[in-house]
This record gives sequence, C-alpha cells and structure tokens, in this order.
Amino acid sequence: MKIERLTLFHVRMPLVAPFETSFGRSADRECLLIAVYAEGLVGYGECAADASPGYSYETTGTAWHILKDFVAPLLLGQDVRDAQDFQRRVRPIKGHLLAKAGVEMALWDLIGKRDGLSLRVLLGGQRERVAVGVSVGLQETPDHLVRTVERYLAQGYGRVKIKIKPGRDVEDAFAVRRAFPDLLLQVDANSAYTLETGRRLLPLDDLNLLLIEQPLAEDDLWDHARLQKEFRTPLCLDESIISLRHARQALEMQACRIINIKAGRVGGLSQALAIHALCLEKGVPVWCGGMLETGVGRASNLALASLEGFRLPGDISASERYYHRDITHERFVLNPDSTIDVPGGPGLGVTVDEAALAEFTLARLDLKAT
Ligand code: OSB
Ligand code: MG
Repeated sequence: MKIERLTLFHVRMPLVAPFETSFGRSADRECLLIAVYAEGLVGYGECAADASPGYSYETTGTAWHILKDFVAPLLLGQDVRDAQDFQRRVRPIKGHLLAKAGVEMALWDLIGKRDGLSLRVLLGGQRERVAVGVSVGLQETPDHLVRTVERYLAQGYGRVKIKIKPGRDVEDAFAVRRAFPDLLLQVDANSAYTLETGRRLLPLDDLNLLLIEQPLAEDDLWDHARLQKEFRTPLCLDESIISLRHARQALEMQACRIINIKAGRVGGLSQALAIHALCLEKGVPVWCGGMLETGVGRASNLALASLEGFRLPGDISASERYYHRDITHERFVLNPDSTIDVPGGPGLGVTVDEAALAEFTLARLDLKAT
C-alpha cells in the first residue's frame, strides 16, 4: 500500500475517575492517535505513550518527535506491504516501541479495511468474546478500595487487579481478599520494589492471588528470577518484556511464570503475536494488558486477546470504566459473564467520532509525501 499521508493527533481525554499507580496519579489520559492514508482508505492507530514518563521512558512528546522526524519520512510515498515490512523499515530507529506500535496498528486497520477482514481474523484469533477484568487504582484507604472493588463486582467484572506500592500493599490486598474470598484477584506494583523491599510482599503468598505483576525494575530480569524463587504465587512481567528476546530470556531465567502482553510495549502487534506464539508453545499463560486506551486501542486489544494463548482475563474494561465520551462511535460494554465482544467489522472494526476527536485534540500535524 502506497502511504500517501499521515496525521498525528495529540489528544487528552478526561478520565471518569482519577487513576493512581505507584508512579503517579492522573485525572486525564493523553496519547497520540495516528491516521495513515493509503489507497483511498484511512487506518487508525493509537500510541499509548502518556504525558509523563512514569510507565515508560516514552511520552507523547517523544513519540511525536520520533514519528514526525524519523518514522514518517521512512514511510511517506513508500509502498509498505504489511506489518513485517513496516518493522523492517523502522529497524534503524532504536527503541521508541510505543511510537512504532501506534503506526503498526494503523497499518493493520488499513489492511483489514482493504481486504474486508477484521483484525481478529487477520491475527488468527479464535474467540468472538474475551474474558476481561478491571484494573483498580490506589484508593485513599483499604476501606475505600473494598468499596470500589464492590462497585465493579456489581457491574459484573469477574477478575480484579489492584495497584500496590510500598506501604500500600499487604494491607490493601488482605482487605480485598477478606471481603471477597473467592474473587479472581491479582496485584500490580509497576516496578516499585527492590529485591529487599519486595520480600515484604511475601504474606501475599497466602492470599491465593492469580499473579503478582512487575514488582521490580523494568530492566531487572535477574532479580525477578531471584524473587520468583521465594514466592509460590506466579510473578508476571509487564514493563520488563519489551521484545520476543526478553520474553524468551525471562522464561529461561524463570523470572516470571506469566506474561502480560501489550502490543504497544513490544513495538507492535507483530511482536505481540511472536511472544504469544512462544508462550503458547511453552505452555506459559499470557493475558492482554491495557493502558487506558481509547476505543481505537481497545479494539486492537480485544482482537489480540482473542488468540488461543490468552488464558487469563485481560485488563480490557468497558468504555464507561474509562471515559464518559470516547473518540470512537462504538462503545464497549461488559457482558454479564465478564466478557467483551471482539469487533467483527473490517480492520479494527471501529469508526472515529470526528467531533469527539476534535474536542480532545491538543495538537494536530499533517505529514505528506514530498
Ligand atoms: O501497568 O498495567 C499497567 C495503565 C496505564 C499504564 C500501565 C498499566 C495500566 C493499567 C490499566 O493497569 C489497565 C487498563 O487499561 O484498564
Ligand atoms: Mg502492569
């Protein structure tokens, strides 16, 4: 497909409620939306980089720079065949995986629209609805947390993840477990501990958690392997897994027993597919993580989570859990069995609400082949 034009949108959307993790609290969410034009069609992708480098070193600012000055010039006017071809072209650009993944998503959307195939079918997904859970941010007190979890359970969520940080961990998790003895429950530290402070989480081993997500630093597979030996509960890596090679090495080192797959974090859906295939072959469970995506990124996550190896519920919640107004016309709703339907239309299967996009756009840049 000959890439004719590329448009970047820097968007900021108010969240229904502030979201707090070990790396900060935010009342709104920023990201870049990328429109890629080819053959009279437009494909959309979402770059999940946030305003500040709390989860990843990438930000909306760095992604804007990398896309405008390095990625776009490699694509404009070029005939890009598919995701593999795209990845080959951007290989000279080191890192900046969230930025690249946003463009790759737009290409998948374009290919699906051109061929009349949904992203689920293009990726080889099997399910038409996927099991989901909800990620609950840090709350004021353990009591508030229990009440917040209770509200989500009333909405039908069958799996809950709570965010933890030093000083707000064992007590919070015990409070939730005491209130809901049979709940599918997991915790996410977003790399807030060291090997030493991480040992304070050992009491969590008695709570029958599904997993403990990313306790230690993102660049530290080795200490995760040491920590995993001390826990019966599976460790799950999120931030640390940025490529197929990292996934293979983490499993070889037994740094984790479960992997959270986010297409953005690994540089695109193609790399997410490769990690999924490795884990399927090795019998390692994976699940689809989330980054408070708009309807565009959520559609992509649902398609990815429809693949066979996604055996645990994903961090893919209903649209109303995140935004009163989204940038897609489609809104995702939770089914009573804690699943969400995978879109069936061509490409991502969603349509961008131009008026909503305009309302949330802080900056916009059109890039054309010269
Ligand atoms: O670590 O999984 C994470 C949100 C932003 C950045 C990182 C994470 C998260 C979440 C929210 O946990 C998941 C969701 O999109 O619901
Ligand atoms: Mg995480």
